Amino acid sequence: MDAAPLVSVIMGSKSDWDAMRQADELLTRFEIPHECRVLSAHRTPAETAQYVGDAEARGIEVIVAAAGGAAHLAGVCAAHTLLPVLGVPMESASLKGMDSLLSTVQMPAGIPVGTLGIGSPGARNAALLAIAILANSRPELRRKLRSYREEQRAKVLAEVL
Ligand code: RP5
Repeated sequence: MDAAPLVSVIMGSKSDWDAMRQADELLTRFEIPHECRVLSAHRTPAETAQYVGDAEARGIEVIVAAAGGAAHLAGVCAAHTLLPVLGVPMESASLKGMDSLLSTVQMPAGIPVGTLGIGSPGARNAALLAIAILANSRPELRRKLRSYREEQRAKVLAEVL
């Protein structure tokens, strides 16, 4: 996408991409300029701080941050920006993402992270929540979001068992 990104989707490892590509796909479907990057709270701490610190000046309005295990990425992002940060806990091999969930959601009061569910559903909902935030001031986007809900409704009502 050529326009300046409005949403940044970052993840702690390329191994998170299988889940996070679903956020990427939804943002693309809604024609939201966005960028996806691998940045780690632990493996690239300085670059993560720099990237997040510069995000608002580059026109980013929402940050989606996904990580697994000792999942500190979303919290570290929130510490470095006033932008809304949506955290997506990745499913982990050993604890099925409970570790990621608790380390993402249990932020100290004062530095919020809006935490979604574990794995792919969380990735999709993070994209939809980012879109809803942008849609507050963009009527055309709000219209698209409404018709997406309508599509889901029609699909459920058309189910035949
Ligand atoms: C986290 O550790 C990443 O977000 C990923 O979910 C997890 C495992 O990373 P890899 O060892 O697969 O790179 O930082």
